[in-house]
Amino acid sequence: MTDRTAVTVIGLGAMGTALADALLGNGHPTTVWNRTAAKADPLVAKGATRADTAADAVAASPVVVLCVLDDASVRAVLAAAPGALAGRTVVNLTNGTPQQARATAAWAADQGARYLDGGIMAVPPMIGGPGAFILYSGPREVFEEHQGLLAALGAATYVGEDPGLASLQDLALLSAMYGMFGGFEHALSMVAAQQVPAVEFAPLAASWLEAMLAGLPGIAEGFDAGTADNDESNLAMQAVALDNIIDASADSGVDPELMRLLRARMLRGAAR
Ligand code: FVH
Repeated sequence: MTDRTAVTVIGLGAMGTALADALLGNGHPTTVWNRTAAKADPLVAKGATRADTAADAVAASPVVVLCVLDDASVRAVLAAAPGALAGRTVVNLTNGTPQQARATAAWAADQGARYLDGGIMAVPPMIGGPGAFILYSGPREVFEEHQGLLAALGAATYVGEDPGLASLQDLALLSAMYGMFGGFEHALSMVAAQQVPAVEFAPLAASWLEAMLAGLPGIAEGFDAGTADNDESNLAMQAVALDNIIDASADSGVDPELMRLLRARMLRGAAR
């Protein structure tokens, strides 16, 4: 049976707009609210219902999806809807910490609401498409009840009852991404400083990083076993390569700050 549960989306920035769009596209009667009201106009033109206040938005649907800037914004929105939350399911897709997720889950329970926390692993154009996945944590039965609706946004991936688990793994995945992007930007600065165009270098970086991804399961196994070093590419050898990266960067006037940090981590690992 197709799920056509009515849903409210609160927060219509780049991501909230994409979420509401996907829900509308999947036939869910969708109510929208945003602090800056004009951001709702394009969705209303596509068939969404505009709520005049956050309280009206919460009251409009059994499922309320929140996607605002941060935890303080979540609290500000929910505090403006006193009494409206009882009996509803709140799905909070706002980026936050595990502690914030646990505190909001406890607060929602006090209001008589059911709560799922989520971590969106996609950028807005990916929402509703094959590459998007969203991590969820909270009561399994709540997740299973709304899995059909949540699937409209991206692959719905349940990671456990503890409401903090989705944001924990979201933040860990973002850490891996920021490390990669930071390294890539450093690499671009290095080649650009020696007149190699970034667009020429980027395909090489993509091939190299793709090949290195195959090593992630092995690194994780070593991590669990407490044996991070390996004979194929030992850490002391890699620390010397990092010395060269630092020297070459400095020679080109590129700040080697990030590489110094990585070298220090590498040396600590080798010493262990
Ligand atoms: N966009 C992305 O690539 C990432 C992908 C992964 C998930 N993140 C998280 O999604 C949350 C929202 O991100 P966003 O991209 O929609 O962000 P903005 O376009 O900057 O929109 C921010 C919305 O938050 C509203 N807002 C801010 N402060 C308050 C407040 N005190 N009370 C009520 N609403 C507030 C803001 O409203 P307005 O400025 O338009 O009035 C926007 O609707 C975020 O957690 C990402 O980490 C996105």
